[in-house]
Amino acid sequence: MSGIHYSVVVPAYRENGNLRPLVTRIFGALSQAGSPVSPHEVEVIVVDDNSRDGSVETVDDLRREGYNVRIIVRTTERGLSSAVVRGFREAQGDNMLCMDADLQHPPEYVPAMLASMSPTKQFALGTRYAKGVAIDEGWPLYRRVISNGARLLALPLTSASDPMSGFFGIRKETFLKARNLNSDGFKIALDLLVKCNIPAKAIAEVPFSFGVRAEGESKLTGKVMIRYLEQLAELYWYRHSGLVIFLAIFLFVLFVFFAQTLLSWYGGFDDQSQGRY
Ligand SMILES: Nc1nc2c(ncn2[C@@H]2O[C@H](COP(=O)(O)OP(=O)(O)O)[C@@H](O)[C@H]2O)c(=O)[nH]1
Ligand SMILES: [Mg+2]
Repeated sequence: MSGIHYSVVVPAYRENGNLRPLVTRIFGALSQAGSPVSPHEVEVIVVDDNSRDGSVETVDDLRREGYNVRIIVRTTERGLSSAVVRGFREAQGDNMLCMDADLQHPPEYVPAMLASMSPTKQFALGTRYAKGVAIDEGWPLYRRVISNGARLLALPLTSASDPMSGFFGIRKETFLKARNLNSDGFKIALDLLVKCNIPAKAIAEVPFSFGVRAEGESKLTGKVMIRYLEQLAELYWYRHSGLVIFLAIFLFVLFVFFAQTLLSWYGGFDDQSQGRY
């Protein structure tokens, strides 16, 4: 049996400049006295979509230096969610963590995130919306508005306070139970929370503050909002199909009722006006 109990999966596209600080800081945090997890129990898996920017060489160097990190380079598939799913499938650890490569998810929180998972806490969620966390400091207003709007829209799907942070962990046994995962889905954590039917009591929330992207560029584009709405529609359907059908019928009946009332109203005016002329 391997001694690896924890796997950190890092989806990465053109993140070469961030990989060395990321990996060294993760293992640095795990090596601190008082870390609840030993560095020897942890592997890091970078899932790269053929960036060809030197990421492979950087990971090879880190490996030679003794860090337990490897890189999967995908050439036939692309996209964030499917990259994460691929990493989870290849993970050896029973406890799996997903984090961004760009250091927005500070590596110093990795030990706490890993240790927060247990047989009763099947899901770990890094949350920006907890007491004492400076929310999105340094974020432009439009990103804060989008982030909060996106969070509100997800409320009927999960009680988790921050399903959009992208910094989350899941136990392998629960991940393996997930059916119909949307590999094009915009937010994989939300997809997993809904599809694995994770109850609130099984979620360990770990407060953290977002860092600022260290190097490279965000892949967040205008299309992302549309993709998120598409994903929400799918998840609402998945979780509340009965309610969605009920609401559709209710709105239809309401529409017919109003249409009839309006027609009879205008019909009434016509009658009066006919009387006047
Ligand atoms: N493998 C892979 N990683 C991706 C892809 N898109 C984004 N990423 C990675 O996913 C993480 C989050 O993306 P990022 O652009 O920082 O999104 P933002 O934080 O919302 O601006 C980063 O580590 C990216 O490199 C993709 O298509 N494939
Ligand atoms: Mg980012």
